[in-house]
Amino acid sequence: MDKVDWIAALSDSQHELIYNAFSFAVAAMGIGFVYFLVSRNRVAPQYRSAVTMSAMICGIAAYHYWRIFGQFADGGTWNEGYRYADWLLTVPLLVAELVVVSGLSKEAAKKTTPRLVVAALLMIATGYPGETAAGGSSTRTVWGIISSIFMLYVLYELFAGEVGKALKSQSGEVGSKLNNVRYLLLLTWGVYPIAYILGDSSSWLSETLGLSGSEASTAIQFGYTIADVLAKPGYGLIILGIAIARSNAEGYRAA
Ligand code: RET
Repeated sequence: MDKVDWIAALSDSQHELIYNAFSFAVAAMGIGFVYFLVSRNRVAPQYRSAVTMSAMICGIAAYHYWRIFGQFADGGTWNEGYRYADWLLTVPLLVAELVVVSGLSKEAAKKTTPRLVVAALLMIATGYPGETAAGGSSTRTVWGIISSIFMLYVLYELFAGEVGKALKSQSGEVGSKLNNVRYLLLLTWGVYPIAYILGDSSSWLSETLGLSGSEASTAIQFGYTIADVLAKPGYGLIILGIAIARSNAEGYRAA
């Protein structure tokens, strides 16, 4: 199905659901941007870059959701590139900010962050040619598999590698918040490859679930949007909470 035809094929209620979800995302990202900017001084200087990154992530997403919402409302053209441009910029920041509050030593963080950032970039960049390839094509499958390998590497680092060990070794409020953020990441990241498979109406998952084309596109657009709101402002709030808890424990008092 042509990318524009999918909008025309939606029922009124499907159209309304996606329309409202996009509108909600613009608001959530926009307010997240402001909130994180004004919250920087609540944390000690060594954690401020994490809060700044949350603001950058929400600002980048507010712009892209504004464009996504606009093109959907307009119904004329559909460019999936906005999502991928958004992820290309924000996913590396999401992993980098986690490292800042993870408690990993400075030297270890300097080695790990670039590796995670590059893997996150490659995960998104290699997903794009697959996303825009024809449904049922081997191009779609091959790029999907390559992208998944980078995703597995990132998850390995965050759950079992050095960052994973640093995240797991902490107790108290910080420890439990670090756990929450890791599981939120796992839960939200899981949505993206599933939506990618559902986006191909001839994939085994779409056939097993028996979704019609318009049901699948509604599930994808709604699913991506909710996952993005949880993975950006939602995740940023937990990161801010960790940074505040660490700052307080280290004797920082906000002015
Ligand atoms: C793609 C292509 C198919 C294979 C995989 C993918 C993974 C995407 C992920 C995206 C995460 C985005 C986030 C956005 C935040 O707002 C590219 C769909 C594995 C994990 C966290």
